[in-house]
Amino acid sequence: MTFETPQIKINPMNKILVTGAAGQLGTELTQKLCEIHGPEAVIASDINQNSSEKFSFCQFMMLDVLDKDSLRKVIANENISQVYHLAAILSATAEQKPLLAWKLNIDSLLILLELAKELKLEKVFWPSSIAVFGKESPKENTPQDAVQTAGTVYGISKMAGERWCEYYYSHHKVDVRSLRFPGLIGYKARPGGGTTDYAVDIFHKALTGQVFRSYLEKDTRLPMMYMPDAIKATLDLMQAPKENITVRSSYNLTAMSFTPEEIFLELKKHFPDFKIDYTPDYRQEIASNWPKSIDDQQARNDWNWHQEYDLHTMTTDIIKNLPSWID
Ligand code: AKB
Repeated sequence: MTFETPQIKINPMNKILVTGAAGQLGTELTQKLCEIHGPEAVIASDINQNSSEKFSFCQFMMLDVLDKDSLRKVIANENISQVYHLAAILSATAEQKPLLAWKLNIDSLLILLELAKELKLEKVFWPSSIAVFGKESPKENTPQDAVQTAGTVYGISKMAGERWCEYYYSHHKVDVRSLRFPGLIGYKARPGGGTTDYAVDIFHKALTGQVFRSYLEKDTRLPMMYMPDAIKATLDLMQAPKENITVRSSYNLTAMSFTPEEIFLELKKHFPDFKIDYTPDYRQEIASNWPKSIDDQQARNDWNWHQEYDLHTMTTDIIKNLPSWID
């Protein structure tokens, strides 16, 4: 399946910086940004030097997003006009390392928003998450403005981050744009530390003939999205005219919702011997307090968001492509 990628190129004098580029979203987003704007216009950065191997197609630099002076130098010296700030610790890992997660997720955002104000960045993208919602939030078709009672460190950091984004937009005119991502499923990079990551691992187990041990109960329904749709949503939002962006905290976004049992049964159509067992752990409680489905009408109205993939088409596409990525 294909989607139309917006083609407005960045000014040739400027560059785009991606932080946390070696992560699940960053790996694919950086590739797409290079296709659109040209490899010379994109700098991939990550804290891990080993990640440089992934980015032979564009400039890579090691960058600690908590080091404000280094970040300022890169933005100024490289004429960066747009930053996709993806460096973060996800929900499951954040519960193990709460203070580090808070520091990385919030301090780095504040550093970047301050630099965006000081150096007059044209645009900033920052991902939020369905994790902003909690026990007291409605579970079905969770509305854009539903009460947010995040019960995880990650969710609290995303809630606070959303408030900061709105604050820097309204007080300092920083053009920061954000999406509340559901679980993201891709095959080009393994995710790390998320609660929804089971939906990536299950493909690896099915394709390598192993039993899948699910850490969530069979009927735990969560909102999800295939990576090409997440990339499309990010680029569509960033290319949308400023006046169309009516939400400056973060947009609700979704593509599908399913349970571990439903994705297992979808995979079983392709791998009849595939087996699953259920051994829920601490991630069950995180997932139980998240929405089951999301109302993303605002994104659809404001910048014409629509997804391409559902569970069936995503599964077929991953099964076709994943074997060539398994090492
Ligand atoms: C996680 O599971 O932590 C992330 C998310 C839903 O933001 N994938």
